[in-house]
Amino acid sequence: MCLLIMLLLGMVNNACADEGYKLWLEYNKIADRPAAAVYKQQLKYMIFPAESDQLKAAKAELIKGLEGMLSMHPADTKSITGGQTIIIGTTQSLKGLAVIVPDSIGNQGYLIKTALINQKKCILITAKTDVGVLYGVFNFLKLLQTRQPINKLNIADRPRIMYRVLDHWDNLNRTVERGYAGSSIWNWHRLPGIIDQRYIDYARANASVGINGSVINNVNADALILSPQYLTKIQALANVFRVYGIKLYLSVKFSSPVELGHLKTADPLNDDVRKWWADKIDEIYRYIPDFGGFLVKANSEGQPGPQTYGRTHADGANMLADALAPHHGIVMWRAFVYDNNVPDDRSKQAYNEFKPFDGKFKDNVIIQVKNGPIDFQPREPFHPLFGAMPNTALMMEFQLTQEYLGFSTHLVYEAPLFAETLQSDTYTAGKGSTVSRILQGSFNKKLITGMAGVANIGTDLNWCGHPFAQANWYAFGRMAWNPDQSSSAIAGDWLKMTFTNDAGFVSSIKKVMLQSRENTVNYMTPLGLHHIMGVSTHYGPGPWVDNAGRPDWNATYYHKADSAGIGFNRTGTGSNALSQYAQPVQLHWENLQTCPDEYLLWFHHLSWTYKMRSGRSLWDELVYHYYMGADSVKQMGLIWDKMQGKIDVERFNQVQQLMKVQLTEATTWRDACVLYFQAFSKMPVGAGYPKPEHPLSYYKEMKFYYVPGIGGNNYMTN
Ligand code: BDP
Repeated sequence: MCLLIMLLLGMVNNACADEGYKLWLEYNKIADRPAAAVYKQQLKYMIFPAESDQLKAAKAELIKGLEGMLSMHPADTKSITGGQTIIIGTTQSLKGLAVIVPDSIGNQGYLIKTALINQKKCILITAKTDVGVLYGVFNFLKLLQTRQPINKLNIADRPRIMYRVLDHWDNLNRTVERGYAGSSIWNWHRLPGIIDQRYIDYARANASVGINGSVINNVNADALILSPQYLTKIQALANVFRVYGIKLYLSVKFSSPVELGHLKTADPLNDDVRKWWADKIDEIYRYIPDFGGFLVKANSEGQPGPQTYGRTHADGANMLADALAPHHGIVMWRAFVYDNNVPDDRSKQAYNEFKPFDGKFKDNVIIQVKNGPIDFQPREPFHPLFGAMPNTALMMEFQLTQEYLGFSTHLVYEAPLFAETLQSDTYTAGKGSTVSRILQGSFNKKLITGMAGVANIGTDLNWCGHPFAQANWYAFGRMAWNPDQSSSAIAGDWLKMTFTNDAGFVSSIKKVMLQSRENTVNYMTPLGLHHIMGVSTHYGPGPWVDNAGRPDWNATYYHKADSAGIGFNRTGTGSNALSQYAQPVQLHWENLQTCPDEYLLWFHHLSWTYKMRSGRSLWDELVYHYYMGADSVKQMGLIWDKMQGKIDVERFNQVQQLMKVQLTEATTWRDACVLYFQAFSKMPVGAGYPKPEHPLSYYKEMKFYYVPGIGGNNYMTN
């Protein structure tokens, strides 16, 4: 009926009620007849022997995709019918067909190829391992989802990063720290008995983009997670994940031996402590034989750690690594540390604490470093630790959940942010030492490699709150698989797979997505400003915050605005944080002639009248960016309005409403920040700009209650 009405209304719609639950695995019917007929012709039969759980899952996915897109189910066959058979399996499961795969695809890669087998032309999807086949099948389906020709295929692909992990900041009480899409998807009370379909769909979605690990609980961890009661529940999740090639990891609290084991200390060099961890780890592996390992936030924001007992990060990480090594588990040890008792610039502290330990960590330890040196700000220069520890495995930590990017209300496509960091040249091993290459282990082949994304997933029907926030989960997976992929290509695929192949929609909305992060930088923190959001909740503007729990949680610590100017001097005459970068980078950013506008106030304190490249004064430039940011949200809304009828009504309306809220919030950011900084610059706002609706006092007094993302257990917040 719904479809009929839409057809009558002449809408080019391909779905009725669509709440976005299916993510990019919509598998909508291919309405374009010639394309569908050509595909159908080539996929009449399949040879897909599937005995293992992973191969069965791959086969079920293929059938689901083909049924959805083409209303067809290739017939199982044993013989090859020329041009019409699709052959799928590992070199072993396809024994008898003498399938050969290139070594270059490694253990997790795959081959999708038009091949002559037994003198007959067919489509071959193969790999060395079951999980490789699973990835191959998802990528084959992607070809159809994005309407690629399949008559002449030759795709060999493999992941460039070993550990491609989602970090959930989920608490045991089901709140999600910095989560804006409902509650935790892990229903602890009902586990292990009830396996929610969501767990399976979560694992499918991850596998479809090559994510192969999930840390299921908050880095501000509860020791209870290691109790037998929870391990039984966790085992049930691991059983679901395994089918899709995903390993389960846990965040652990360093003081667990005290809290759970009733020991007097958690000193990593104490024998009883070491034994406690070794026993606990043996126990975990009895529940989950392929358990991935631990993620640890230690001596950071109030969390206990080895330094609590006079030991070092290396002592702590290596103790856990020793206990995990016999089981092939790893330790992801976070470098997000800073101490309010250290008077030094917060941006320097992680480097200062970790660099001296280069080469001192065990082989199965990987240091997890946030993309920038402060904390997931809308824009940060790359973290100086990348490249500074050539003998230590380092993994990237990106944040998908939009803690500092307007929560799940603002459309912010993060791939350009990821790419900006990944393609930054650290120069630590000469020109071309990009963060991406460092992460891929290009400069030290012995090291393990990884990339983590702090998940933006919750119980909302559409998983991520904003329909476009799904793109960040998707893009993270794609970039963890291959950090050099283009943001634009990923956006294009995601739009087609999630919404429609309509060329007008894809090209217009791809532009919107690619511009969206810069818009947000402009209306929140232009020209290198950072950490000026509302205290604790991190919601809305708060450049005036000057009384937080510790100095380096104050906005005033970061922008340093006064009557003379604005910005954090991190050059040699200031905190000298620049000295942590390789010399070419240091010189480039230190010199005002070459420092890009994007990082200007991150590294320099400049007078309000400082003349910018544009010819404007710094004050005028700042105002210009704030107004441009809010205005571009308005433009984005106008473009979206034109998309009516091109996609399903539900998501169209939802995005339209969200964009209106985003515009209101962007305007608040703009007005609050311009008014606040104007109190220092004492300079006028150009005549052409609309006046703020309210005085500064109004913005300063705005109060927000029950803001999402806070209220968990074991909670320390900045
Ligand atoms: C900050 C968050 C805080 C996290 C912390 C972390 O505000 O909730 O616990 O990062 O990464 O961005 O540990």
